[in-house]
Amino acid sequence: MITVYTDQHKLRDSKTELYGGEMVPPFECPRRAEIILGAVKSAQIGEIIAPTSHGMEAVFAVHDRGFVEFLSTCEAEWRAAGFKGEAIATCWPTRTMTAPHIPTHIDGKIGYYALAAETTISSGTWEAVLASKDVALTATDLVLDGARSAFGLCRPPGHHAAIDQFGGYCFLNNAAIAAQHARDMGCERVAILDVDFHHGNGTQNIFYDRDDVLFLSLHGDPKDAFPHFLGYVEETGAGAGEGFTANYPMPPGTGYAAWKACLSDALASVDNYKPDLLIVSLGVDTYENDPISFFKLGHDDFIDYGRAIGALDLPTVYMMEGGYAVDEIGINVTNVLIGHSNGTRAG
Ligand code: 7XA
Ligand code: ZN
Repeated sequence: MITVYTDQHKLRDSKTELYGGEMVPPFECPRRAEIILGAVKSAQIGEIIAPTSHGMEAVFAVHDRGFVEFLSTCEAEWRAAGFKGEAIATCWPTRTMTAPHIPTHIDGKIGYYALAAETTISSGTWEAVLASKDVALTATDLVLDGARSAFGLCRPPGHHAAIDQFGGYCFLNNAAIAAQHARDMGCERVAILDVDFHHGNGTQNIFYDRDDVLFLSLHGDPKDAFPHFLGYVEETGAGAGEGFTANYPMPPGTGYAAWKACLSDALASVDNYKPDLLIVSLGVDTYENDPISFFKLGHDDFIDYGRAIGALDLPTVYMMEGGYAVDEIGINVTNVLIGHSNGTRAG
């Protein structure tokens, strides 16, 4: 399986995350991708190639233009306002403040476009974000051009990024951009399977009323886990999209047997949908020692579920999302990719 990777991810190197009332070094850090890259090399997963530069067409097809413009200028506007730290939202259009205006001042504008406060925007973030979506699009092109599978080592991740909101360490939605690109390149149906510990609220938001992209997410119950306000079982799509979103929230302490039962159900739906392309939002924060999550998957479980996904025998692109047990992120990711190859008929 070919991996798409670029050093450009290192430009996303913020120094602060708001966590438990403190400013801490971010869990989502450059070392994550370095460890994954090292594991891909030592496990000999396959060739590693650089992304090619894609335009903004697929980005604008799923994201709001004002939002994209905001992301590209936020850091400069923050500095121009005289702020010394990294750009961070502290004020939102909440239930009781719904005036239909996007503030001009960056302090208000960032609140309008943020869905949470943990994620700062630092110098270099936008450049890394653009490179990450190019990684996703290049990996997708490989499969559209005939490869059976590819791995986009995206960083920063994307699945929390909604039509016009960033947060949860995500800015542009790599999986959604790739799915839209695949549709525009002639795929009739695309399925997105999100196995990250956190609900893929952004991906759900983008495709909620569509029947040409099936979205399934396995995640920590939002009553107990970020993003808290989406990802409940009754969310099944709207309008033409009714029945094309499926959520599998699971409680604290969920182990592999229960998780795999949900996966099997989701895979049956994917199989039934007969997509031309499967995109897997691959987060390994389901791992038992992940510092910010509460599932109990072990190393071998990642091989097992990779095999189950591979057994669908669909053209498949894996997009890197979360996972914060950094020393073990490499083995968990490569175990999924190895399992996938073992599961396919070709092996
Ligand atoms: O998949 N998403 C993540 O891994 C990031 C979740 C951010 C949680 C922040 C909670 N304080
Ligand atoms: Zn996650």
